[in-house]
Amino acid sequence: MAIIYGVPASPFVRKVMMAHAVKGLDYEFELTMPKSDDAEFREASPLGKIPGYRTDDGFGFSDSAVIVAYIERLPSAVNLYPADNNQMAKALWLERYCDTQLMEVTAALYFQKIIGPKFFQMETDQERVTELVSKLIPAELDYVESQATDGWFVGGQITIADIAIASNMFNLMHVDFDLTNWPKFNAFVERLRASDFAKAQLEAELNMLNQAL
Ligand SMILES: N[C@@H](CCC(=O)N[C@@H](CS)C(=O)NCC(=O)O)C(=O)O
Repeated sequence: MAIIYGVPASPFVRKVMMAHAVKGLDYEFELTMPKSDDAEFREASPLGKIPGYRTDDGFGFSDSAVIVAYIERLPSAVNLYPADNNQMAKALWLERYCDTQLMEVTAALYFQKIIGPKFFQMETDQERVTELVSKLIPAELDYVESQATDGWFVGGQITIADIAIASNMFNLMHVDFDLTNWPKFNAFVERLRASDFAKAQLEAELNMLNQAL
């Protein structure tokens, strides 16, 4: 069976976990911290970043976008990449935007409020939190809101764009970020929270975070 190396509360690991769940693909989870020197993990992820991945037939590699591109080629009833070329480009653009620009600010807040204090005995930097909450995150959410629809983000079906956005949504959910100023995105988040794959992901993350208390 395929192996995902990482921790469930990592935004990039959760993207890969949710992509497997939505596509109905099984995997084993190998709890692995970033920079772990475990030889099997490092063979899959030379930079020590999580997620690392090992396929059914033992081939190792890393990077969440690469892993999702790989599993898209496995048999599944659900395709995360749209068939239409323009929609495909839009879904990939949103994935890239989410993994970089949006992730930078949502993960920073999640780190300040949850991961730093719980895992690294760091104190929350309140000035940084204020900057993120009052300025940096709202600026990105304005863009997300402009792209949101009454359904999925691209082409009327779930795509990698929704999964990448969901990964950021978890960062915000864990810190109780108020989304009422972004009504379309807020409604998307509420719909997503009710889905089986998001519920399963939340449970995995809360288990991990509670164990760290
Ligand atoms: N582009 C990579 C980013 C992975 C990444 O940065 N993961 C973080 C944890 S959320 C990590 O392993 N950081 C450790 C490091 O950068 O050394 C992906 O999409 O998988």
